Amino acid sequence: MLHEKLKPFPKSFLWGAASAAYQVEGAWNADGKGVSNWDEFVRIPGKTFKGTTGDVAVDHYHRYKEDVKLMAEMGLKTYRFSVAWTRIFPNGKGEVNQQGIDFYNNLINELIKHHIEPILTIYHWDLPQTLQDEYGGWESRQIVKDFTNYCITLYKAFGDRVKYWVSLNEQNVFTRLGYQSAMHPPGIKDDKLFYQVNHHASLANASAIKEFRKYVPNGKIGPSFAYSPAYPATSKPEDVLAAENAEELTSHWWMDVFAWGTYPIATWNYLERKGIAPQVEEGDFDLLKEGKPDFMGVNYYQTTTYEKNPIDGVTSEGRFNTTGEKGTTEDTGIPGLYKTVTNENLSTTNWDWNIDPKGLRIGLRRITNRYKLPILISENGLGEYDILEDDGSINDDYRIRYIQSHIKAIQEALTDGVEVIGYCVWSFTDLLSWLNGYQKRYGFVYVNQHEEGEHDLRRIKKKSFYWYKDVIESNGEGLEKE
Ligand code: BGP
Repeated sequence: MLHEKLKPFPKSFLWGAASAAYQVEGAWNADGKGVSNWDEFVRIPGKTFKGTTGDVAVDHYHRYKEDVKLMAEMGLKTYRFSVAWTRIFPNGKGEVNQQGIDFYNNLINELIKHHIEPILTIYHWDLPQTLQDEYGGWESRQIVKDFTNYCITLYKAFGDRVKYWVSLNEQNVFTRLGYQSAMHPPGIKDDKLFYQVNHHASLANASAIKEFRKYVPNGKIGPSFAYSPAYPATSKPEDVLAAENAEELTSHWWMDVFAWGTYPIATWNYLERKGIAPQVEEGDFDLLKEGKPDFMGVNYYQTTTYEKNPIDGVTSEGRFNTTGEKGTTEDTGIPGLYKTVTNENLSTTNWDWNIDPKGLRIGLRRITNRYKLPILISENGLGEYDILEDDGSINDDYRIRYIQSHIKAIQEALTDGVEVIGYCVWSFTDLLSWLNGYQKRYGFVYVNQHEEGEHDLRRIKKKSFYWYKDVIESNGEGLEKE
C-alpha cells in the first residue's frame, strides 16, 4: 500500500528510549542488592565478550540524575527502564529491601519532575540467583507465586505514579537462550525443559497481569515480545510453508498465549509428537485467559528469512556473531520445519542483524490483524561501533538513518490503521550489550566505557541525540532532516 499522504503522529505519542537494569545500573552489590543469575553467569570464563560484566555497567545507579537531565534536555516523552528484582527482594522473596524501593522511587520522581512518563519493566532477565539455586527458577511452578508477590510489591510501591508497565521482557528470548542455546543463564540445552520453563513464564505473566487489575486499575500493562517476522526465501510453496512454520513456532507460540491464552495447533501437535510439549495442569488455561494484556509490547530489530529444511537438515547449532566481525553468523534451523537463509535484499549491521524498516510495518500489521491490540514499540535501535572523534563529536549518521527509516515505517503503519502508542529506541545511553560487551553501542548518549583501557564513564551527546530531539519537538514532522 503506497500512501500519498501520511497520517500525523497522535499528539499523545510516547517518543521514548529504553534500558534494562543489568545493562545500565552497575552497583551490583550496593545497598542490600542480592545476587542475580547474570551476576553469576558473567563470571564464568568465556560466556561474554572479553569477560565483560555489568558490575559497573554505565553506573546509572549513581548517575541517574545526570541521565534524566539529559533525557529532559532531549525532550523525551517516556523512558522505559527495568527494576532489578534483587534490589527489591535480595533473595527473590521474603523481606523487602527498602533501599531498593528508594532507588526506584527516586528515579520515578525524577522522571516525573521532568515530565517524562515512566514505563516500568518488571522483569528484564535478572533473576534472583537464590531462586535458581532453590528450585531451578523458571523450571519450577513455584516461580509463579514468587514472581506474583514481587509484582504486587511493585504495584503497591509505584502504582500511584507509574501508568505503563511491561511484565516480562522478551519471554521468547530469555527462555530460548537460557534453555535451548545455552547462551544465557542458566546455560542449559534441553528442548523439553525449554517448553516447560516457557509455560511457567506464561503463567507468571498472566498471574502478574491478573493482579495488576486489582492494584493499578487505571494502568496499562503488557509483555514485550521480541518479534522477528518470518519471510519465505522464495515463492516455492515449500519455502512459504517453512516460513509459516517459523512464524507459528517462533512468534504465535508466544503472542497467541498472551492475547488469547491458547497455543497454536500445528506447533502443539508437533511438540506432542516429539514428546516435548509442556505439561499443562488443570486451571492453567483459565489463568492464561485471565491475564490479557492492554497492549502488545514489541521489540523489533529485524526480520528472518526461511526456506525448507529436510528431515535430516540443519539443526539449531550454529555460530552467533557476538564479536562484531561481519559475516560470522551461521544459519540454523529445525529439521523438517525450517532453516534460516541470508536475505540478499537486505543490508546488515556488523553483528549480522538485518536492517529492514519495512519488516517493522509488516510486523505491526500482522499483530494488529491477528490480535487487535494496541502496540507499544518497546525496543528498536541500531547496535554499532561508534567513533569518538578528537573534537569530542560522535557522528552516528548511520544510526540516524536507521531510526529515521523505522519511524517512517511506523508512520506508514499508523496510516494503514495500526494503533501504536509509543516508540522506545534502544537505548538512551550506551550500555552493556549482554554478550557483546561495550563496543556494540546503541545509545543517543555515548558513555566512555570500554572492555579494556580508560573508561571514565563520562556522557557525550551523539549527533543522533540532537536529531531525535528535533523529531520529538516536531512530533515526527522533522523526520527528513539529517
Ligand atoms: C533485546 C534485549 C535488550 C538489548 C537488545 C539488543 O533482545 O531486550 O536487552 O540487549 O536486544 O541486543 P544486543 O545487546 O544483544 O545487541
